[in-house]
Amino acid sequence: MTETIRKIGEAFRLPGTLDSTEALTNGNINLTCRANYRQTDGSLRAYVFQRINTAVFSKPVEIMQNIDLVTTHIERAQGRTLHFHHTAEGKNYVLDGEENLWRVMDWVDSVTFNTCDDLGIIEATGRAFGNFQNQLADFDGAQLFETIPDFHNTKKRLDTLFSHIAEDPCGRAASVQEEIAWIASVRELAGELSVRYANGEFPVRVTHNDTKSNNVLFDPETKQPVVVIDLDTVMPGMAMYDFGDAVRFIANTAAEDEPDLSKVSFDTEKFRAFCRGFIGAVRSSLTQPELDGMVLAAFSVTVELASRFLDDYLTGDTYFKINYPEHNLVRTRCQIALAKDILRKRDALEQIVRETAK
Ligand code: GN1
Ligand code: MG
Repeated sequence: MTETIRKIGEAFRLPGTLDSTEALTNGNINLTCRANYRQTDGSLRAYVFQRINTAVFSKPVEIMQNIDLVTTHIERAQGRTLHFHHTAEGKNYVLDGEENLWRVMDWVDSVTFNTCDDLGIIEATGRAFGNFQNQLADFDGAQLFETIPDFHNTKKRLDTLFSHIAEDPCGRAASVQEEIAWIASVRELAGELSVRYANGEFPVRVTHNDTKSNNVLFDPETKQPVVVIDLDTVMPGMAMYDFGDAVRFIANTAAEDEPDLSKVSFDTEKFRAFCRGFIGAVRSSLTQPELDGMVLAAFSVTVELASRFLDDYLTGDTYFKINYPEHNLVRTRCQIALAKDILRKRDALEQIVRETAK
């Protein structure tokens, strides 16, 4: 790996000599590592190297073109964004000998939060994602490639799941009947917003589409958000799905793949804190139907992810990185438990959205 990094670094004309590398393991899709370069004055400069998973992102060059447009737009709006390096030909990516696409960013000294009990930080995370959406409010989404078509088309995701259940390529469907039955029981409700979006009931916005709290980098000292990362899935989409995906992650009292379901629940106070930040930042641009759809979006995106994990389990674990054989099933069960709790608390959560938006 070090040899590959060295070559990629040369293509990006990074100053200094490669000193050490270290794998970063937070993502479920791409391969990421930190590389430290020794400068002539003896100091170290750090970069993030990332190899795009082309099984997931079949058109990585289009992603990099999207990223160039989006980061340039944010910089023009005086916002802080990731700095991607360019080659002598002006490209923000390099292809290695095996047709893998690599990119390199400046390292940002920061902390991230996977789980977090500090309501101030949760509110700040909401503000960061809300501001990100604001920064892209005047960006023409038609310029962007749809890098993963129907990424948050929950109805379509569920249709795909049910056709794979029927095909059952790995013979695993019989063992997950309970999970399948529950998803079938909420299939229509979970798909509702995506159907209404397709019918033009909600504004098309440029959204982040992967709003996990660990995609916001915080300043280690001030504990204020510095920059929103992971721009691979920035595409036209629904504002409320960015909101929903974020609370799915941050208001879960457990990790996304917690095997002990008694630990999994949806924390209303964390939800309230995130609402304050996010809705506070985008309130003036949100329409009433969007506000009314926020809680349903949280439920829908949670069912959607459960169905994606289950789909991957049924089709042989080819999409998400897994750390053990049943990982995708454990993830599925965790997301189902969370979705059930969101549904149970729906009225209270709707009330919180209304109060926050007043
Ligand atoms: C994937 O790789 P990562 O962690 O950024 C996935 C998201 C899921 C997430 C669940 C391109 O994101 O949609 O919500 O895992 N990204 C893609 O942890 O499919
Ligand atoms: Mg991502």
